[in-house]
Amino acid sequence: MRDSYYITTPIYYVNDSPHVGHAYTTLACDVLARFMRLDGRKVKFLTGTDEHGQKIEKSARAAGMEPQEFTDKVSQNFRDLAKAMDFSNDDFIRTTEARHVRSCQALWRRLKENDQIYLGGYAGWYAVADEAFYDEDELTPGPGGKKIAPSGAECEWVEEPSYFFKLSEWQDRLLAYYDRTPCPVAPETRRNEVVSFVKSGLKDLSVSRTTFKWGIPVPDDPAHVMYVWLDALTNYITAAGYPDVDSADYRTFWPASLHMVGKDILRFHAVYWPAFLMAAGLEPPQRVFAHGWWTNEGQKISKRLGNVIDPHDLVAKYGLDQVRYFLLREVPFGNDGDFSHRAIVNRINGDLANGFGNLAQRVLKMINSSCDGKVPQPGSLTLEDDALLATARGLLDSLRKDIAQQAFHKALDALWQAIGAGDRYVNEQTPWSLKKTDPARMNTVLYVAADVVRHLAILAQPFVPHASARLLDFLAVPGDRRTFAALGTADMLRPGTALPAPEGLFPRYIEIAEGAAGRS
Ligand code: ME8
Repeated sequence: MRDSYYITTPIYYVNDSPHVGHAYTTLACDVLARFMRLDGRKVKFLTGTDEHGQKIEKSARAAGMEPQEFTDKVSQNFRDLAKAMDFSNDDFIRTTEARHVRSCQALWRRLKENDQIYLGGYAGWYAVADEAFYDEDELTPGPGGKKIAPSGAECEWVEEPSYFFKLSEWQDRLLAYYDRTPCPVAPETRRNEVVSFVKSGLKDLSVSRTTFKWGIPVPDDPAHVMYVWLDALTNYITAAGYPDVDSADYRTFWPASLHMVGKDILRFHAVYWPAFLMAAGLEPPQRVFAHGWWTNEGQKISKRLGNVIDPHDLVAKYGLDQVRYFLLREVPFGNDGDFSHRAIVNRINGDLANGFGNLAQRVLKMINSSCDGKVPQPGSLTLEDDALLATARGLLDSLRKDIAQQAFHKALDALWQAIGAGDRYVNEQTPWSLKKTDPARMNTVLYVAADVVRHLAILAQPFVPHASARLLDFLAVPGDRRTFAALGTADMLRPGTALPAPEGLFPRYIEIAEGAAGRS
């Protein structure tokens, strides 16, 4: 396994304000990036905005602004979201930056030199909302004789001179790529969709447009701007330093470990992008994961329906760690999910307040009141003590496996199984009655429980970073002993260490009245 880990989000279109769907994808990447950093890997985590193309040009015009001015403004909303969600991205790329224009033009030249691009003419259907070309047989009739793409986007007929990429030459090499181990396209069902799409035959792809100007000029033919998806996908190598393929950054981070995307844009990432890269003599990504789609109380999330969920509102209402936990726990990653107020409240109260928070609180409170606020001195360990410690010590390996598969729900389930085991242990050992009958044994029980809580807090950091940090503060764990390397026995809690007075970590969410709500 290589030591570096390069993870990317899609770069989001700046025609719209960020919503929970965008936050979801970036959150998943943030958890992976944090996990890998804590696990000692050298991480690069990239997000950014997709700022060229007809769709953005139209949105700018509708807003009465120049495209550059418009993209400056809306791109900032995505930076603000990253801040509000405490995303730990190392870079934020905008496709209007000079480094990206240089990279795209270099890639284009490379493709041209490799005889992968030729000039022709495009006559066919185009959906501006998707920035995608469609075949007639993919479309369905819509109102007023319109043609509708599978995504629901309206198509228009386009006829213009265009450069083409020789995608048709890449079928066999793409199929061989999908056979690599570990599998470069996940989940398995999505891989199968991609394989059958490629097996059905590939046509050359139009990669330039001439009917508008808002894009990266094609080298040596400025009447053309590059197709926005060629431009957008290239962001992933730009941020790794392309075209400086000998740079330390590029050599460390390319090929990307993982492109995280929604299922809507899998074809671009798993078919076109690896083909562009291989055609330019570059390595394709190690993995593309396409996650599912969120609906809101059963309905498609859309501006038209007025049910867009603003992540800032969610965080203000429920709390940041609560939102982060809910989004990754509620739905098996890869599946579609439905957002509902009831579901998030159940998770907050059941899993966070009554689960993790309660275990931490009861152990820390007892240490505070019965052990003079200091880590107690353990005596010899019983089978029960050893069994619980073994559960906690086994978590890292099991989380590593789940995280390598992007199975966040499984990783969280494993953590919560251990929380349940910790709770049962405390219930069975009854340290509150040992206080009178056998204080030495009470000390051992509280010591074991507290060290298990330490394990849980360290491992939960990628998911609920704020609550975990507070919990590690309550356990007086030094800042440099909070990585996964500190999970071994050498870093167990030091008896005698004074602990600060603990406070609640996850307040219960109380419904005040129908329609009104608050946190206790
Ligand atoms: O497609 N549920 O940008 P985009 C889950 N610029 N995820 C959702 C979602 C929902 N309801 N809605 C959006 C683009 N997403 C291109 C990408 S990459 C080189 C170029 C997430 O702003 C999901 O990750 O339309 C989806 O793939 C992405 O936002 C689409 O963002």
